Amino acid sequence: MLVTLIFGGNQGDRKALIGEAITEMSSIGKIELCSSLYETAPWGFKSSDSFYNQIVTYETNLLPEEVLDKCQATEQKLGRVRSGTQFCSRTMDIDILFCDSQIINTPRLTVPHPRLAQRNFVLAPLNEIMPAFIHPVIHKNIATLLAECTDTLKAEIIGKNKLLRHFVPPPL
Ligand code: A4P
Ligand code: MG
Repeated sequence: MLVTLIFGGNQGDRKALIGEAITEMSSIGKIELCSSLYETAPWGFKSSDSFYNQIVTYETNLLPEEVLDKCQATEQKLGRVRSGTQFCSRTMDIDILFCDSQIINTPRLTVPHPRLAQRNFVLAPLNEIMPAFIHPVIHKNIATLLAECTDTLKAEIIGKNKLLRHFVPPPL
């Protein structure tokens, strides 16, 4: 399965923490695609600390819930403290955006990530690596979702990924 993960944090050494998290998650499988590193404005809450976000896809043999276990263990390892508030500052958040084109609704997991189409900090890096990927619930590709998104918050590339590779949709 190709799993798409977004890494984000707005506390501590943001760049180093994202690098460590991406490497730590490599235990689930091989990295296939990697976006550039973005600096993004906090979405959903006020903070003077901007986020760094990056999106990576991994080819894995694990089940989606096993990937979630690994995401949560990595967040812990990198110093994430759960405050109980939903949108808040953190050292590391790792969310699952897509698992192939599966639709998952379990108590622990909603995939595709339910808020991704409302967020520039997700759509901008996704559009870099997989603009033609079709959202399995909304049935529009990422480039269209970005063009239609009304979010005005900043999402800028700060570290261009020269090894960027693009998702090639399977033939119809
Ligand atoms: N969960 C359900 N579905 C998923 C999924 N697809 N991936 C459950 C990961 N987790 C999923 O997550 C709470 C619960 O969601 C988990 O126990 C898991 O079973 P959490 O990581 O403990 O809490 P959270 O991250 O605070 O909540 P959530 O809902 O993930 O928040 P969001 O919506 O991800 O928002 N602004 C910028 N610029 N950049 C950011 O990265 N992130 C957030 C977090 C807000 N604003 C941001 C950013
Ligand atoms: Mg999360």
